Amino acid sequence: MKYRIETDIVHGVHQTDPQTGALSMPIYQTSTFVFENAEQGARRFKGEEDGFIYTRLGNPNTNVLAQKIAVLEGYEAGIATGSGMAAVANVILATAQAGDHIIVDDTVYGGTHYLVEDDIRKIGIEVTRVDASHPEQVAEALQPNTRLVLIETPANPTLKLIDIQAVVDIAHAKNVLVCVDNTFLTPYLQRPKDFGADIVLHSATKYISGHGDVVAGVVVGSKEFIQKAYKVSTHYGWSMSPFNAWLLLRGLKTLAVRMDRHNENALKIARWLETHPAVERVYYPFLESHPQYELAKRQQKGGGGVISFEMKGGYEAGKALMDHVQLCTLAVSLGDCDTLIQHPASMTHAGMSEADLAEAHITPGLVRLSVGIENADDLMEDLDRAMRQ
Ligand code: LCS
Repeated sequence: MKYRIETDIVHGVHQTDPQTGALSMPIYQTSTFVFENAEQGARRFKGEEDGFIYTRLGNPNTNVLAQKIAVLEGYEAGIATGSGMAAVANVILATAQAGDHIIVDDTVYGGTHYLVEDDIRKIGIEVTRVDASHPEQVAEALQPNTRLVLIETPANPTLKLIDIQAVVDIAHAKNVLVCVDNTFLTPYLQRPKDFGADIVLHSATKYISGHGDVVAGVVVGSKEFIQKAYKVSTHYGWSMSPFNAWLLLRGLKTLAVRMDRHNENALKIARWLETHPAVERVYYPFLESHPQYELAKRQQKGGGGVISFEMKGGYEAGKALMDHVQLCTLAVSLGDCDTLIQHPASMTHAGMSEADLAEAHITPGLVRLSVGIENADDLMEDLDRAMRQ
């Protein structure tokens, strides 16, 4: 029976414990699994028998989490990783090797930018950065050895959008895979698979968890791709802990209701910020003033919980705002129940060169607000008080 996504978010992959009937999945906090005899151990290592061996290679909690995200995103299989950065590295290393080429959008999370620029280039994988919101730039960057196009939409932190279908059409014409980092929206608000993306990754630290208590990642795709990614993951050893997988499965149950509230609060606050005398410009996909509003409406079911905005007084005004808020919390990360505020140019994207920041339109005065699920009026009163100080 096929259910709608709100139902799959709660039920999805069956989790009732067959031995005890426990509705909530037990935590299999174990590093290893006992074989009945030597023959069985050998069969499991050869892949002739299903079953667990060792938690780095697979664990009931991490497997169920990965499978559940795969179901929600519409793919066959998935793997759970120890962080979102491990998920990004996993995708790149499972698709490209020395001598290959990848295309990465110019606006991505700072950590992804550093990984690509510092480490991926170092191991001999060529990288071209493009502005994939102009898909023709992806077409121009394609080479015979291109293996992957990696994009975030909406992009961290500017909320620039990328037309997934347009990028997929260009990449697939040359047999190149497309991976979408869907961290900002989750499968509840955007399913890149519906637009042809081959791979989706998440920093599960964010909305998948929703509670700010885990660092984790997930990669989902075809069985064939996940088999390759699994090999990389087990070799590098960036597997997720069973307890973190359990926390994520718990957090995930409320994804739909949390995202509904994030959408509602963020839209209300974005509209209000647009009218505020201290604010120069607001970026939020579901604002009519967003340059890609039409694309947002076509590709997304909601605007999500993240807003970026420019204060009229630039960096100094932004800094003063962050020092004066009381309810909004001054911290990086996003996707939590709590509203978090941060300054990309000096925090999440601080290691980028001035030229790279300019290329990504991360201005000195840009403030990023991850709107939580509190009462929106309380958040606006807090921001208003801080802006007036
Ligand atoms: N992808 C995106 C879109 C992200 O926002 C982040 C982290 C990552 C990948 C990496 O995930 P992690 O390893 O942290 O789980 N973004 C952060 C941010 O904006 N502030 O702090 C972390």
